[in-house]
Amino acid sequence: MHWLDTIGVDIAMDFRANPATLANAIPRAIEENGSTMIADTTAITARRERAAEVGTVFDAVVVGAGFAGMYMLHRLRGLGFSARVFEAGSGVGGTWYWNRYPGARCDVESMQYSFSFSEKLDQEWNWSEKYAPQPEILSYANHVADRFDLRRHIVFDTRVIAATFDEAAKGWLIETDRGDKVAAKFCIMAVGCLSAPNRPNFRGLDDFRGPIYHTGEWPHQGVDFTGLRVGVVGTGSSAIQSIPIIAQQASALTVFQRTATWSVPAWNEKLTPEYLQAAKADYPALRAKARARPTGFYFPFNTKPALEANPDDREQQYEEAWARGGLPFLGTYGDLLFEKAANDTIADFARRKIRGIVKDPVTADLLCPDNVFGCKRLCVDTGYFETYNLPHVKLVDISRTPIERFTADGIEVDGVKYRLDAVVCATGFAAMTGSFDKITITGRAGLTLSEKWRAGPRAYLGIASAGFPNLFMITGPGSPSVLASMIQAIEQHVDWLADCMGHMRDIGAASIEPLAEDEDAWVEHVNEVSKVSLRSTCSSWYVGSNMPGRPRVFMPYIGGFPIYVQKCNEVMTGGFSGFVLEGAPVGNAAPEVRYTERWRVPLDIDVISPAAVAARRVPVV
Ligand code: N01
Repeated sequence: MHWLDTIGVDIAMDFRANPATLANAIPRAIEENGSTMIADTTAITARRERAAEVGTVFDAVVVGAGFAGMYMLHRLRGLGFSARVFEAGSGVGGTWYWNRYPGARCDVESMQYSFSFSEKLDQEWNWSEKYAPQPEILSYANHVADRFDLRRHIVFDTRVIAATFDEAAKGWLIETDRGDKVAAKFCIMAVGCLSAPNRPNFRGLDDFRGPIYHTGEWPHQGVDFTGLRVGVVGTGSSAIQSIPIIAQQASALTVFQRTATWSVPAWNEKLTPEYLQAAKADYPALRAKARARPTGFYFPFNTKPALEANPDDREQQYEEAWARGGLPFLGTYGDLLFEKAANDTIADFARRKIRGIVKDPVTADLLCPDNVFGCKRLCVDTGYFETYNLPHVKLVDISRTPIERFTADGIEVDGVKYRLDAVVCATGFAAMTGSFDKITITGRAGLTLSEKWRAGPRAYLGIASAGFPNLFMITGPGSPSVLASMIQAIEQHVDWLADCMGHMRDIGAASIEPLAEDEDAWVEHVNEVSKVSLRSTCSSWYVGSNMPGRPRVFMPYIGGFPIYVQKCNEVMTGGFSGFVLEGAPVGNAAPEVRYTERWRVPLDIDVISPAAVAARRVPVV
C-alpha cells in the first residue's frame, strides 16, 4: 500500500491531481485528520466534533498552548480576565508536542528548562536526566496544564487562521479553521519561534514511493526504521539528535549535509535523588542566578579573553570545558563570539576533536565546519560524530552539488543515485516569523503583519508592532527569545504583558500600541547589536537565510537577557514609554507592578558578557 493511501482519500487525491508537493500533503494530512501519523496503516481518527463558537467576547484570545500560551493563560486567569486559547494540536506542549523525533531532548539542563513562577511546582516535579527527553518535557507540560487547571480554557484541534483589528471596538476578531469567530480586546500570539516547518520543495518529491517525515511534525506513534534504508536531509540540532538513534535501527543510513555543524558532547546522565534534593534546596538562588545571565540560564562563565590566555592554558581550558560538555562550552572565554581570532582557537580545538573521533579522514574533513564556531545555533549531541564510524552510515556532501531530485526509490545527487526506503527531512523551520505568516493578521487600515514585515520583522521589544493595537507577541522577533533559555524568556514576557494588561484595566485604557519612532529605534538597535557579534556573519535561521526568499535580518535580540529585561522594566516604570495608550484619562501613568518584580536583577555589565561586549559598544536605546 502506498503511504498516501493511509492519510485519507481526499488528501491523497488532491496531492496526486495537483502538483502541490508532498511537503504540503503531510501537514494537511495532519491538520485534517488530527493526527501526525503519516505512514502508518492504522486508521486515522477524525478531529473531535464540536460546534463552532460564534460571537463570544473574551478579554483575551491566546493563539497556541505551548509553554507561552499556557503561562499566559495562567496569568490572565490570575488577573480575572476571561480568556480562550486556541491550539492546532490535540494537546498542550507546543514544540514538545510536535517534535517527537527519536532522540529529541532539551539542551538546557532540565533543572533550569522549566517554569520558575511557582516554587511549589519546582519542588514537586522531579526530572530524571540532566537533559530531559521530549516525552518527559511533554509530561511536564501536561502536569502544568492539570496542576493549574488550564485545559477548560483551551480549545484543541483548532488552528487560528485570521485575526482582524476592529477599529471601532478597539479589539480583535479571531477566526479559526473550525468556523469559530470570537472577539477579544487582546489578541496574544504565543505561536512559537520554531514552529513552522521548512519543507524544501525538492524536485520529484511526489515520485518518491516511501514515507517522508519532517522532524518537526513527527508521527505520534513513532516510526520503526528497522531494516530500512533511510536518508536524512539536514545536519542541524534535530538531525544531530536523531541520526545516532536512527542509525541503530536502519540497515543503511545516508546523511545529506549542506553545511557541517559544530556540536559538543552532552554527557547526559541520570539525576540522582541526592542531586535533586541538593539542587532543590537552593532552587530560588539558582533561578535568581539564571535571570542575571545573558542566556537566561546559569552556568559557570569565564569572562577573560581567549586571546590573552597562554596557548597551553587555553588548550587545558578547552579540554576541561569539552569534558563538561553542552552549550557552556561557548562560555570558556568571553571573546569567542566577538573576535574572529579568538573564535579560531576554539574552532581549531573542536575540529581536532572531530578528527579524533571520526576514523575515515575524508568523512572527518567533511564533518569539520569551516564557519565561525557557534555562529549557527550550537548543537549538543550524544554520539553524533561516532555514528559515522559505523559501516552502514554514509555522509553525502551536498554543499556544492545540491539534491538533484527525488526518484521513486531514492535521492539523486551529482548523478549518483542513493536508494532509500524512507526519508527524514531535518530541515528546520521558517524561524521567528513563519508562524505569524500562517495567520492573516490585519491591523489598522487593512495592513497585514506579513506585508509590514516583508523586508524583515518590525516589533517594539519583540512584544508589539505599530499599527496592530492590543496585539501582543510572546518572544517575538526583536526579543532575546531563542538566544535565551526559552521558558525564562517566555515567563518574563508573560509577566510583563500581565502587568501591562492589568494596568490598562486599572486606568481604563482601551488600547496600547507602540509609537513608530520607538519601534524604529528598537529595530535599529537590535540590528546594530547583532553586528557586534560574529553570529551575524554566517547563514543561519537567526538571519532567515536557511530558506530561499526570506529577507536577511538578524531577528532575535542578541544584547543579552538582563539588558533586555532592564529595558522592559524601564518602559514599564515609565508608564509604558514608547507606547501610546488610548482612552485612558491618565495616559502613561506608572503602573502597579504585580508580576514583573522578580525580573529586576542587578545589572553588572562586566559579568554578563558575552552580551556585555555588545552592550558596551552599542548602548541600549
Ligand atoms: O533545523 P536547522 P533544526 N537542502 O535549521 C538543512 C532548536 N532545536 O530543526 O545549515 C539541504 O538548525 C540545513 O542546512 P544549512 C534549535 O534552536 C533545539 O535542526 O541551512 N539541506 C541544516 O543542516 C535549533 O537550532 C533542539 O546549510 C537543507 C538543516 O537542514 C532549531 O531548533 C533540538 C535544506 C536544518 O537545521 C532548528 O533545528 C532540535 C535544503 N533545501 C531543535 N534546507 C534542542 O536540543 C535546510 N537544510 C533543544
